[in-house]
Amino acid sequence: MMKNLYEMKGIIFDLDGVIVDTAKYHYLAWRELADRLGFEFTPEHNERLKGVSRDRSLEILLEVGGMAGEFSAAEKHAMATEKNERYVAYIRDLKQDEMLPGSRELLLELRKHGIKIGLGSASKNAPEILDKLGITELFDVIVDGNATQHAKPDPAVFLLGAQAMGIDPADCIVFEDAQAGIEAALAAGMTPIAVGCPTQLTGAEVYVKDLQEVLMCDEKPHLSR
Ligand code: B16
Ligand code: MG
Repeated sequence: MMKNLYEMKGIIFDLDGVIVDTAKYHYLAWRELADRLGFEFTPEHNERLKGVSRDRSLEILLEVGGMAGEFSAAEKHAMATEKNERYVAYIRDLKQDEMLPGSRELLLELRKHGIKIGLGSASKNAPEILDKLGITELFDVIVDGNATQHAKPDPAVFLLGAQAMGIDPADCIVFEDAQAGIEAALAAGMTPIAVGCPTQLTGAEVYVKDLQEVLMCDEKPHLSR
């Protein structure tokens, strides 16, 4: 059965890369850590960190620098904290116009249609980011990296969202910009819509460039279930 986007009961949004462009600040903060450790960390390397938890991101960064296995758990904790302090300093000045095209408008439109809206983000800084953007109130449910230890591609963050919204996972769609997030949505039994292109992301039901594209469609994306 084909369904229109507005016939879905619940829609869960990833944050970084879907609602707001915070990836650039994650990159700057990780790059500063890599600089201090003495190796280059490029935008291409950074692609591997999208949607990935802070701890796992550090492991990937150390792998890139050829330093995997060189540090104790306490040293790694200190490095992750150092990176987060830099990141938090960047997002302190986050502006509302750093929201990605169409995201605020789509959230408002979905609310008009009475569709439940959830946030499903790996970020432990999500509440502060939503607050800076002035959009906390647009979400019925917020599930972030503080809610579970099980990071994407584990489905926990999305399943908790569906449960809190009181909606069957099969009636939820997920907007995601990262492969780990698409896999998490599939594992949750939800329908992923990728924000990005099929050459970089696999397994999604529909691909859009950004949420503006969803908003502009006269015919909202049709889903096969
Ligand atoms: P934090 P998302 C993810 O956000 C980011 O894409 C990823 O780069 C970051 O490492 C992760 O959050 C954890 O963020 O260090 O703030 O807890 O895309 O799941 O909204
Ligand atoms: Mg993301």
